[in-house]
Amino acid sequence: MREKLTLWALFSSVAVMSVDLGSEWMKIAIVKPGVPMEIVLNKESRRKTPVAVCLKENERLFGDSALGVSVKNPKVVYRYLQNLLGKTAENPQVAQYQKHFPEHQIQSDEKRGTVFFKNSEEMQYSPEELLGMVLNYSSGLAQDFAEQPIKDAVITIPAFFNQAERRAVLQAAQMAGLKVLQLINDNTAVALNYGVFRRKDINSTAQNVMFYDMGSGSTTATIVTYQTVKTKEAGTQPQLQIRGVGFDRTLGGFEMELRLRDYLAKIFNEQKKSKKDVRENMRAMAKLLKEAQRVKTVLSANAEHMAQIEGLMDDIDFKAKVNRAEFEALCTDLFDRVPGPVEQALAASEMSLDEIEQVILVGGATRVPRVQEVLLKAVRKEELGKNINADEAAAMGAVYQAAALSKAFKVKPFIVRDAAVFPIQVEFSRETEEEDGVKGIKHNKRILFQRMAPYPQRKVITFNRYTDDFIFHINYGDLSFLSQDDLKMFGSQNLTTVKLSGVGNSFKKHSDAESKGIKAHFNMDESGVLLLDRVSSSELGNTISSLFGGGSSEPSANVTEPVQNPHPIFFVRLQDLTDRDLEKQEREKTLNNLEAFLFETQDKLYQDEYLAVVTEEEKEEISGKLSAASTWMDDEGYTAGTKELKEKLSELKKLCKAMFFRVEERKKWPDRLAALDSMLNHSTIFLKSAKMLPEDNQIFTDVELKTLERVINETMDWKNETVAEQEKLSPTEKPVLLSKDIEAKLSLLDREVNYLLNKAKFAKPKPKPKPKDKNSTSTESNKTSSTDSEKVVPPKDETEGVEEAKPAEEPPTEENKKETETEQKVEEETEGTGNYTPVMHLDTH
Ligand SMILES: *[C@@H]1O[C@H](CO)[C@@H](O)[C@H](O)[C@H]1NC(C)=O
Ligand SMILES: *[C@@H]1O[C@H](CO)[C@@H](O)[C@H](O)[C@H]1NC(C)=O
Ligand SMILES: *[C@@H]1O[C@H](CO)[C@@H](O)[C@H](O)[C@H]1NC(C)=O
Ligand SMILES: *[C@@H]1O[C@H](CO)[C@@H](O)[C@H](O)[C@H]1NC(C)=O
Ligand SMILES: *[C@@H]1O[C@H](CO)[C@@H](O)[C@H](O)[C@H]1NC(C)=O
Ligand SMILES: *[C@@H]1O[C@H](CO)[C@@H](O)[C@H](O)[C@H]1NC(C)=O
Ligand SMILES: *[C@@H]1O[C@H](CO)[C@@H](O)[C@H](O)[C@H]1NC(C)=O
Ligand SMILES: *[C@@H]1O[C@H](CO)[C@@H](O)[C@H](O)[C@H]1NC(C)=O
Ligand SMILES: CC(=O)N[C@H]1CO[C@H](CO)[C@@H](O)[C@@H]1O
Repeated sequence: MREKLTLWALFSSVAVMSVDLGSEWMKIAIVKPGVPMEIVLNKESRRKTPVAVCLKENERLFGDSALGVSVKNPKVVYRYLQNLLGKTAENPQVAQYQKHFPEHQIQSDEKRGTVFFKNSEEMQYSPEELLGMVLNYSSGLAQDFAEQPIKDAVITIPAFFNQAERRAVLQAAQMAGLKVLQLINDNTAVALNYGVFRRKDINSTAQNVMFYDMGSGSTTATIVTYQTVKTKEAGTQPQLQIRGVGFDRTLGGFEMELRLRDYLAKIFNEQKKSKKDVRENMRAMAKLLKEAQRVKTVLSANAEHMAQIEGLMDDIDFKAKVNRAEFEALCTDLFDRVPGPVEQALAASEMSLDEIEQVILVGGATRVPRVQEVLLKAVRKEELGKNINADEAAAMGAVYQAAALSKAFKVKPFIVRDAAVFPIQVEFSRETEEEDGVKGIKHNKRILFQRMAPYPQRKVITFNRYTDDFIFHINYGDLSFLSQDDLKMFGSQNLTTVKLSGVGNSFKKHSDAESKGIKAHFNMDESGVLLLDRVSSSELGNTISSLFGGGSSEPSANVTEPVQNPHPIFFVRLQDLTDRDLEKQEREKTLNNLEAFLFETQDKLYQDEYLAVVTEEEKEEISGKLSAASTWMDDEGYTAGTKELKEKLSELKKLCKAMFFRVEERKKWPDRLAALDSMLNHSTIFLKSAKMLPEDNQIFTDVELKTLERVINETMDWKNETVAEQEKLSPTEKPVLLSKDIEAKLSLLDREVNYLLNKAKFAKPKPKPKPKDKNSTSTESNKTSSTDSEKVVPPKDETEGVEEAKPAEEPPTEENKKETETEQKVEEETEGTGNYTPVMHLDTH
């Protein structure tokens, strides 16, 4: 049953999305059958959307609309949430946020170990909730753009996000109802996008590239190695491996804008047009920040610019000329920090600058000329690479990954080996006995994941010689590569403590079992989230427990635990399963089951949903037999053997079976019928779009399309007829509308659609028209659109007819690079140039 619904869910979310979640902006991309990977335009037709949410008493605004309010009423607009995710109140980033945004009241949530915004007694929101709202908004934008439901997403996060921060994003996504296929580090997404476009240039010789990404809130330098590798499954494939990461959590364009805002405020005060200090007026400061952002952008291309704001405060206008030299003087200490991430990345990768072939700029703040100058000097190259779309590469890389992870698309493999930025270790203590009989305590450490350890990866740690209950701690390892300030922003270095109980009892009974020890199975998943899958003891052949539960895609309640409390203690109990115990347990279980059945069924006979489906006679009969069984239990049930108890139970179950069935079926109808409706809806939409494929790209035959249409029609008829027939029946009669039939219809429809999706996936490319002979196109298409209906089997050679992401137009080459450079100098960032949209359709070729 569950499987069927999963199947349905799988189909219903054919389109997938990515969100490049920055601190100031988010960019969203989608891919859906028949349409290239593309950036989603928001309601204002812009390619990026401010990460902002405005919460008024009974109104919620997002994106540009929320930003609009921030100037008039900054108190109700929440922005730059990234720095607050998974943070305790003591974290210096919280104090810094409070300083930048004095209009917000931030308080500590002791229970969750996080902070929340307090607007009023009624309006209190955690940064995770606010981000959840933003993510929900992003999926709304994606769905509007795709014109179909989308649930599956790959979300980017900064590479330096630790476990608590990663879990916070998963929690936000869960609140937004998104299914996270993966959290991908934003630098990795950029590197993937870069690699996918240069597949041809990647060979067995390793090439090292550094990406320098300065965004609004932070800066990251990443060293990536590209080369082809041999794989068992897919032959020789290109691979990218993250080799070194360096970062500065607070260096970015936003800090520069704040400096400029404060500078403009100072100038205004010095103009003495008002007696009040503008810095105490939050609305005026919000206006100044907005103007500072504009001026900063303009100064990247021009030597000077006039800052001006009408009615800044008390109807007084503000005007002041600012030049680039002044701006640079304000930010000298920030520019000094530009080389830091480069040095860290080199140290982490144990590489020298000579080994780096290219340094490529990413992120809006790298447009500031002084940043480029300082960086160029630090990396000692002739020039900096500007050949990727600094704004959209991460969103496009992430959506490529989303397509690769989704079952509905086939993309050419590109192996991604990401790396853990922070080491993780397990610590435990044990009593030792010295030679002279003196007892001591020995502290042990086992490295679980080293710094830059590739992930996803599973690890098992074996605890030997434990014969009694014990605890172990999961902590971060050596973080001495972080500065004191970084360490404070990092937060707790303790992930969790695991307490194993019941070990002692179990080993007493299996004293020979000690030798192989107790194994803890860890997994760092695709999202870089550490999970303790289970703890097992091999001799006993059983699993003690599953702790953190859930994978990254469906975070369970437990996943969020470590965010909420840095020191949760999990209690785990070893089960004890000897043969004798088994028999005893079995009898107790049967007795319990029988007791429970009697009690529950007697109770059910008073419930409306049961009363509704039984006749008076049936009720009398069941109720009579239940009382008789109760009396038997009281008299002799407690001495009866397992077999006898089982027979009694099965007799009673048989008696009530029909009644239970009627109730169960009625309970299942709403869900199943809704799923069927939705499936019919989606199949109809799919059929419609499949029919609309251009003739020369039509991969489906008439027969196939007709078949799907027929199945849709028949399903709809069946549903109508069966529902109508059921309505005529009395609830006490055996139903004709059966959930298993509905499920069968669901899966039939699902199979039909999946068959077509699969065909599209493996469709052979149609012969390409010769580019110069334009007239040949229509001839070719007429030749190839056959109407045969042979079943398509996946070709043996998977590379044949495989979907490929390729640029609609090649990214800038040496010749046209100049043009790109000038493009980056325009005052307002160009929107919708669109020349970077790669093509990945089901109807390519
Ligand atoms: C998510 O967005 C939709 C509109 O796209 C809205 O109807 C829904 O209430 C939102 N859910 C939450 C939890 O905010
Ligand atoms: C690999 O490609 C690089 C440039 O893309 C080229 O210089 C080098 O010779 C190639 N190596 C091999 C082994 O083909
Ligand atoms: C917390 O982590 C630090 C650093 O790894 C370690 O020294 C300390 O012992 C840990 N505390 C516990 C309770 O494990
Ligand atoms: C079917 O689609 C229509 C329009 O897209 C929508 O209004 C309706 O709610 C959908 N029904 C179901 C059951 O999903
Ligand atoms: C499906 O139903 C529609 C409308 O009822 C009808 O026009 C169409 O011919 C039917 N298709 C098939 C294949 O039965
Ligand atoms: C099924 O019933 C619905 C409403 O009850 C109606 O709109 C629809 O046309 C019917 N479809 C068929 C195929 O009878
Ligand atoms: C292509 O077709 C157009 C109009 O149908 C015709 O004018 C042109 O000469 C043709 N070109 C070639 C290369 O056949
Ligand atoms: C291609 O087929 C269509 C319809 O099948 C026809 O109208 C058109 O003339 C054909 N074109 C050529 C170039 O044969
Ligand atoms: C240790 C812990 O919190 N375990 C919980 C994990 O989640 C499941 C289901 O949500 C709970 O039943 C466990 O108690």
